[in-house]
Order: sequence, then C-alpha cells, then structure tokens
Amino acid sequence: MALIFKTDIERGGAWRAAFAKQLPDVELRLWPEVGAAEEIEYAVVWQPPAGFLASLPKLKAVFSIGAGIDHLLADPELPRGVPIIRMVEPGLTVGMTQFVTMACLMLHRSMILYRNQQSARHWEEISQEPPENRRIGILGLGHLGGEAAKALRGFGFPVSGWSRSRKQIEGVASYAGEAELPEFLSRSNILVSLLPLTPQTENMIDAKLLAGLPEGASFVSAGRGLQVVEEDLLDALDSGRLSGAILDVFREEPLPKESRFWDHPKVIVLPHVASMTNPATAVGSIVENIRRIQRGAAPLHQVDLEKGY
Ligand code: NDP
Ligand code: OXD
Repeated sequence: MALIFKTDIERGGAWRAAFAKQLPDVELRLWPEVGAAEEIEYAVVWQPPAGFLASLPKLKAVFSIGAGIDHLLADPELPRGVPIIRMVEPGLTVGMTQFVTMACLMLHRSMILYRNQQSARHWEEISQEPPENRRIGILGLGHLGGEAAKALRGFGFPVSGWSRSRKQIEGVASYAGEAELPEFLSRSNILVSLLPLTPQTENMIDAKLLAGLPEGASFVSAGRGLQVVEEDLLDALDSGRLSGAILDVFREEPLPKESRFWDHPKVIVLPHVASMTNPATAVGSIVENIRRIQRGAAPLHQVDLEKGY
C-alpha cells in the first residue's frame, strides 16, 4: 500500500517526516517518483497534472492539500467515483483567522491611508471609529469563515456571515441564501470573502454586489480570484464607493505585472498567502481519515461534487 504526495519542493521534507511518524505502515512516494501506479491507494495533492489521478487504478481517496478544491475540479479526467477530501486542519484555520483579523484591523485602523501618508512624509491623525460602529460581513460562513467570525467578535465588531444554510454561532448574525444577500451586504462596512469557487460564486463579486455595500466600505478577498470582477472592483475603488481593499487572490496568479492593483493607492496586494496548510498539523487530519476509510467508515470533510465544495 502506498501514498503519493505532491507538494512544493521546500515543504516536501516536512510532509515526509510528518507522514513517516504517523503512517509507518504505508509506503510514501513524493511526486514525481510515482513508481508502480497500482500500489497507490491515497493521493495527497496540490495542483496535480490533468490525468494523473485517473492513472492510479487503486485510488481510494484524494486529499486536497488546500481547503479549495478548484485545482482538482480543473482536471477533466478527475476520477468521479473516488472520494475527494478537502483540507480542514488546525494550522490552516489558525492562519486564516490571523489573516482575516489582521486585514480587518488594518482596514478598521486606516493602515492603508497611513502607509500612503508615510510615503509622502505626511503627519496627520485620522479619527478612530469604535469597533461597534464597524460592521463586518463574511461571505462564506463555513469552517474558516466561522472561526474568523468568532475571533472578530472578540474585538467588539458586530459580525455577520452569509452562507447557503443558516448557522448558529453565538454573537454572529447568520444570513442564508440569495434572498438575504442584500440585507447582509447593506450592513457590511468591511466585506470579507471566504467562499469556495463554484459556478454560483464565480464572478459573483461584481458592480451590483459592491453597490449593495454601505458607502465607503472596504473589501478583503481571500476566497478565490475568479469570484471577483476585477474591473468592477477597480471602478468602485476609483469612484470612492469603496475606501480600500486587501487582496490575496486574483483571477490570474501570479498577478500580471501590468495589473492596476499593484500600485493602486487603496489596495494591498498579497501573493495568495492568507493561510497555508501546516504539514505538522495536517497529517493528523489525513491519517484520521485514512484510518476511517480502512475500517469502512465515511471520511470527514468529503467534497460534495454536486455542490462543488
Ligand atoms: P467550507 O466549505 O467550510 O465553507 C464554505 C462556505 O461557503 C460555507 O459556509 C458555504 O455555505 C458557503 N457557500 C458556498 N457556496 C455558496 C453559495 N453559492 N451561496 C452562499 N454561500 C455559499 O470551506 P472553508 O471555510 O474551509 O474554505 C473556504 C474557501 O477559502 C476555500 O474554498 C478556498 O477557496 C479559500 N481559501 C483560501 C486560502 C488563501 O490562502 N487565500 C486558504 C484556504 C482557503 P454552507 O455552509 O451553507 O454550505
Ligand atoms: C487554498 C489553500 O485553498 O491554500 O487556497 O488552502
């Protein structure tokens, strides 16, 4: 029995060490050293080449190294009968909670304006809003969005979230479905996107959606770049409807050199680093699922291909 993992070269050693400790009974193979394909039962992958998973005849489960699984659905030969498991692990969750908290605090405390003032050697105090006046709305109140919402609530921000199904998170207002989106948007001074990429969420953050936010709202993009109509976002920033944006994901990554986001005075650009899976903590989640599959139980966090996440 073998497990193949495909990750970036720098973290390959950390993955191998963590697997070796917790899965001594499984042979580990680091892609592209595939070996005998018929011996591989588990694949732990990020952006596998199209057709690779289909070439493994005994595959029992595919583990995505990232929370998003759009990199797998992009493979036209993805074996549909094999369970796909998205990444839910403590390190990724903590990292995203840190990122969303940091981004919201930066916007709340006018850090983009202060950065610009510093570049111009300009000394001026900007008035501070109390947190209770800054309402934060999270698009995607799932695993990551829910934890971020709890952390933000701890700073005294009124927090709400939007998802397909209603959630019960203490102190967090839950809005569900298309019909409740306008009300959710109208109370979001800072809008955070943590949605998965699906046909329903692609191009969803457009001029119409942004027009539903309060005047001067700001935006944090950490879901997927294809959810955002970038020209509409730039128009909203240029016209002053939006006061700032912290963007971690883009339609095209790496962000092309000619993109206007790079030197937009209201924007902070990050290279898709909001959070990263930590091999030391992620291996525990993967091993737990392998053991479940081995004893015939359903794996946790299996992707529903109908829903697309
Ligand atoms: P989950 O599946 O736990 O949560 C997704 C949430 O989005 C759920 O609340 C779901 O609603 C909601 N949702 C999905 N589709 C719709 C829709 N059409 N309308 C309304 N709500 C919808 O995922 P995670 O929280 O684990 O991850 C979310 C995303 O974050 C990932 O898919 C990935 O794209 C992104 N990500 C980005 C990272 C980065 O570094 N930038 C790192 C990690 C993740 P419901 O609960 O009702 O199903
Ligand atoms: C992602 C991740 O899905 O890094 O972007 O987990």
